[in-house]
Amino acid sequence: MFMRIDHIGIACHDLEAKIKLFAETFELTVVAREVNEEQGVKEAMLLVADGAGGGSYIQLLEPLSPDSPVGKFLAKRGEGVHHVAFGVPDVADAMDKIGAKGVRLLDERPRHGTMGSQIAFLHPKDVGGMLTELVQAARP
Ligand code: MC0
Repeated sequence: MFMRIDHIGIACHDLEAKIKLFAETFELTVVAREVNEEQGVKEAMLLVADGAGGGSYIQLLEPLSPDSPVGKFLAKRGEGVHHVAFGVPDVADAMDKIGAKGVRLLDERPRHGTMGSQIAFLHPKDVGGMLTELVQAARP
């Protein structure tokens, strides 16, 4: 079902400062920036590896407000890994299959994700304590 790790989402207070840190320390390049009002984040994607099935990225996330998912996470846990996202060929199909196994889906339908992707989240408590995202990339 999973084709690759699409991205690792990292929650931070200051997006520009963290972009600078990751770009300089790891020689990574920002390939996309976006404000996603629905998800309550300002984010940047830094390319780690490019492959035929899609890229792998570090996603840096700054909350748009304290009561957003990332804002609440930062208040409770501080900066760090917020979620891991796996590439799937068809996000609606993956939601059906995973939901049928009793895992709570945090989205009733696929939502708009970064770089034109379709995304859905799984409840961390049902998958070993890790907030898990399914990503159907815009480009194959
Ligand atoms: C909360 N919990 C986590 C967690 N957030 N566990 C692991 N990783 C996380 N990121 C744990 C809490 O510690 C708590 O456990 C339990 O889950 C319920 O959390 P809560 O604090 O009571 O509830 P909320 O209101 O903070 O909601 C948590 C939940 C929410 C995961 C349901 O954040 C959510 O729906 N997230 C999905 C959307 C999202 O995260 N969007 C931002 C990224 P205890 O043991 O204390 O009960 S958007 C994005 O990434 C887009 C742009 C993209 O990739 O394209």
